[in-house]
Amino acid sequence: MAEKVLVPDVGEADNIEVVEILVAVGDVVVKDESLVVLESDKASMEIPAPFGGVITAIAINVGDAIEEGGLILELDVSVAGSQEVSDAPKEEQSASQEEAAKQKPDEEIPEVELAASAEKVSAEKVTAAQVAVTEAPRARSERLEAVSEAAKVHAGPAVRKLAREYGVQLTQITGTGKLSRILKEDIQAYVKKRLSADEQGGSGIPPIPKIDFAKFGEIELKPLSRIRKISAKSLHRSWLNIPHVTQFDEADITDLEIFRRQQNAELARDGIKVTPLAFLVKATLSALEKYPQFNSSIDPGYEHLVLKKYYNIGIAVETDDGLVVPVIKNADRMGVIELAQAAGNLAALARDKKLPMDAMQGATFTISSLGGIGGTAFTPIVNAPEVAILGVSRSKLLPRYEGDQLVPRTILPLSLSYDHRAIDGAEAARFINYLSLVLSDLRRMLM
Ligand code: CAO
Repeated sequence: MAEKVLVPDVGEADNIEVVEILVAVGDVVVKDESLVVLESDKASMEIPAPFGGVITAIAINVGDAIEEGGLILELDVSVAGSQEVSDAPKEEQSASQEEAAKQKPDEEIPEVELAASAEKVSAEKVTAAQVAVTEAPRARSERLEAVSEAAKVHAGPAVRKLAREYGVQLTQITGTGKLSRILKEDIQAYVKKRLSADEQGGSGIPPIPKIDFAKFGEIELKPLSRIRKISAKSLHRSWLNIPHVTQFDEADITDLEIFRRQQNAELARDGIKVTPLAFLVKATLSALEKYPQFNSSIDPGYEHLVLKKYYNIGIAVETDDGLVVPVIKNADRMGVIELAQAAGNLAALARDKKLPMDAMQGATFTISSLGGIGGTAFTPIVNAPEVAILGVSRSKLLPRYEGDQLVPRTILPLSLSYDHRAIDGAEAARFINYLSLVLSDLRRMLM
């Protein structure tokens, strides 16, 4: 026998909207169990089941506007036991429902066994189990699971509204109210806990334990500089947010080095010195023009890549206070000598702590060169919101085959880290391969 459940008298509320449907067709509900949550201009309210039964049809969808007297759903109240359940105390009903639902959903439970266990819980009151024995085991277990989930969450309309506003899943919260009812305070405590977890370790990552190192030997506390604290935060942020991949390659810079030394010999008269870095910037600019996705940022909403039509190259500079990254603005408009001078000036200003704030903003791609120090390769961290960074290690004279002959060549190791969300591995391989070709033969930049 089907009974209609209608929107009851909701006072003077206007613009009533369906914000949550708490049941599904086929669910067994007991009298007073919440069916839907409606929200008006003034309040939100849960509509309880006027009687127990099995839901046979739902007439509304989330987001629907609805009026007093409108049809919400239909209930079959002829199912054996449903009326009896409605008379049982609410606590007893949830307990028996939960107990019935504790059967593992995917277990093939023999019909007789299920009936027997249902009987054990409360022979005349366990509607869920009684309905279930007439169904196929799979459908039965799904239904029991759904009944169990619904029975677990007890919360009033105001609490549900608050949870929706914070985007909190009620099933994630343990209620501290009577019968584990979720209270407003439970939601506030949950949100606070999540926020502080993010601040401490980020994304729920467990923090490194604090240890009293003095227990093991003499120690000295060296305060961290402001720069180190700032760069630590941004490195950590990049490391946590960006799925990093590093692609390694090498460039034969034998000819470039011969040319650079010749040039330096001439430029020395004017007090100018060009290191490999200026050529690296120039070659990188050529690769960025050819592969524009490396000169981009990801839109935070993950809708598009922001391709930048300007080329500002950040240069990682080591200073006594830590790492800073001044930016050569509009580097594409400069020649190699101008780039060398710009990098030199910015590095000097950084080391003298005289960099203006805007000199460290607006980079579209960064180069980190450890070539003056050593090493064969490293994995630089992308300077977000950029999507790639080039690491440069120290060049070496190494034997390389030219035909059948081993010949000494100057080989420069390159390490390109990139944000895999923005750049595919194949693109990174092409970018660094092209960069390597350009560095091996600068004439390619003219092509
Ligand atoms: N291979 C071989 N020699 C190299 C080289 C390379 N890849 N790069 C530079 N050199 C040489 C230079 O030619 C110079 O040689 P001479 O003294 O004989 O002229 C010497 O090494 C020192 O160069 P430099 O380091 O002073 O100058 P640069 O233009 O190469 O670098 C700068 C400038 C600012 C990048 C550098 O001083 C610096 O601070 N590097 C550290 C960056 C850093 O800490 N990165 C790590 C960040 S974590 O990702």
